[in-house]
Amino acid sequence: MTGRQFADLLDAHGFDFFTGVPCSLAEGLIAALERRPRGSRTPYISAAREDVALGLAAGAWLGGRLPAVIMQNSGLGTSANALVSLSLLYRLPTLLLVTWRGFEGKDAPEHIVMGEITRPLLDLMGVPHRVLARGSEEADLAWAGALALRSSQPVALLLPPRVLEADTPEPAAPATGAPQTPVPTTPPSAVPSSLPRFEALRAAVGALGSEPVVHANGYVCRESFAVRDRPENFYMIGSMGLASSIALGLALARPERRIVVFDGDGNLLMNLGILPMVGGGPAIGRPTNFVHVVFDNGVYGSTGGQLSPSRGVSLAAVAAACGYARAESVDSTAGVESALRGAIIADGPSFILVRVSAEERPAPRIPYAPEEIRDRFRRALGSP
Ligand SMILES: Cc1ncc(C[n+]2csc(CCOP(=O)(O)OP(=O)(O)O)c2C)c(N)n1
Repeated sequence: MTGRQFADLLDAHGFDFFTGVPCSLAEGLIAALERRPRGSRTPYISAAREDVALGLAAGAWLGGRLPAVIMQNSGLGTSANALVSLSLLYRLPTLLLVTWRGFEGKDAPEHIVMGEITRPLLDLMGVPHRVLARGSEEADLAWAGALALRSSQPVALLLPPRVLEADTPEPAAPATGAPQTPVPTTPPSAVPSSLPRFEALRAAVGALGSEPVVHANGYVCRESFAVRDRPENFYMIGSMGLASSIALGLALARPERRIVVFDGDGNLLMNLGILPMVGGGPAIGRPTNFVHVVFDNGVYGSTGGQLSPSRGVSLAAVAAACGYARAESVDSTAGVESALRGAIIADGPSFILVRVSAEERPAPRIPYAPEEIRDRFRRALGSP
């Protein structure tokens, strides 16, 4: 079944509020939901974190909607508290569509453990679940929807790889019926910049000396690795959102070094609270050696280009308001180079928003085991 066909099934079963954080296994489904005309149902709302999506779903149900939340199983970890102390505590019917990375132990390293514990974790929390299987999609959805309503609680459908297939391009919706607010499509029509991130990364890497760089997960890691692998690179392949936290810990531990983070907009939004911690946390003061570079393509590029809530928001202005000493926005290779060179010698914390296009270069997965990444990074830092 294609994502679009499954979106139609969700409609037919009364679901009319969709939110979540994307996973490439749900690419076709999210694309179909993003394109829905506004009307009685709300088009897919891109949430900054999975637990935030559960919050939205709670509000939507209180307001009379029937919500579905899409998340990768990694997001179950993020969502544990919201599931037990909101959705289950208040007994709120919600359909959880949880993609199953690490299925049968075959996937990238960051997905293996969560793949193994996905079902036990749901059992432990008391969330009924079933695998969405090819051929029984409608029956599986009917089961989950009916149980969520009857028992008034969240119910999960697990989506292993290849259960939902890619769609062929969808024709534009006919302009009939009630007036419709235009809904952005994927890939977005208003690309924020024409600078490919790969070129921006090449310029940034060229401006570096021996500064350690902590990388956000997804294609930021992979493209930077393809530009130039360095022992001073820490590739954070899991834990979406935490690259900036790792970099802050390192900056505080090693005040004599400049610490750079290559972040993504989706990653930063998942952990926006890091900005006031860096900019003026009363307990720690401002880390003047912290250089925060955010490659903002306005989408979750690594999972298929779903719109990110960074669109229309000046993350540089947010960083400035949070107390960063320097915050600028650039969208050319020369701009990236001079901003990063400047930030490396200036007193920070510094924030460089690099506005890039949604274009992605084919780039390999990081070939090192996580422990190798850890050990060579510590050696490069001279840590005992
Ligand atoms: C908790 C969690 N939710 C979802 C994902 C799936 N995921 C991997 S990378 C990524 C997008 C990262 O977005 P951004 O930082 O904007 O970088 P881009 O993909 O655009 O390069 C997502 C949603 C994940 N790894 N972890």
